[in-house]
Amino acid sequence: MSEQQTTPERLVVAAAIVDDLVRPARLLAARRSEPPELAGGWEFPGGKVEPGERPLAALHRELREELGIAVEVGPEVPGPYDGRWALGAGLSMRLWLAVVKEGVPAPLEDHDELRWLGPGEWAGVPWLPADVAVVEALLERCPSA
Ligand code: 9L3
Ligand code: MG
Repeated sequence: MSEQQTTPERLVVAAAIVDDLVRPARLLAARRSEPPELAGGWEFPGGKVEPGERPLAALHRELREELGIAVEVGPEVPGPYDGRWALGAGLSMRLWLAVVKEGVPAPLEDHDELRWLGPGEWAGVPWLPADVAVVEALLERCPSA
C-alpha cells in the first residue's frame, strides 16, 4: 500500500476593501497587533474559515468582528495556486474586492491601526510577506491605484 497521507490546507478568506469596485482609488490596510510574530505587519483583513462554514459567510463574519463593518463583496482576486494565495504553514487564502456598506472600519480585534491608502500609496506600508503578491496583482488590475 502506498497511500499518502496529506493534510488539507486550511482556508483563510480576506478582503481588499476599496472605495469603489469599478475604479478603486483607495485601499484599506490593517496593521496586525497579534500574534507577536506578525505584529506590525499590514494585511488584508480576514481570517480562518471555520469547519462547515462557507467562505463568503466567513468573510462577512471576520469583517464584522475585526472591523465592525458590513460589506458588499465584489469580484474575487484569484491567486496563482488553484485560485488561492499561498500563506505557508498549512494555510492558503482566497481574497475578494469589497466596499463598505455599513459602519466605519475600526480596529476592533487583532489590529491596532487602519489606514486608507490613496493612489500611489498602495505598496507604501510594510505588508505581511504573504500579502505582497496580492498588492502587486491589485496594482496591475486597478489602473486608478
Ligand atoms: N494571514 C495573512 N494575510 C492575511 C490574513 C487575513 C491572514 N491577509 C495569515 C496570518 C495568520 C493566518 O493567515 O497566520 C490566519 O489569519 P487570522 O485568522 O489570524 O487573521
Ligand atoms: Mg484575522
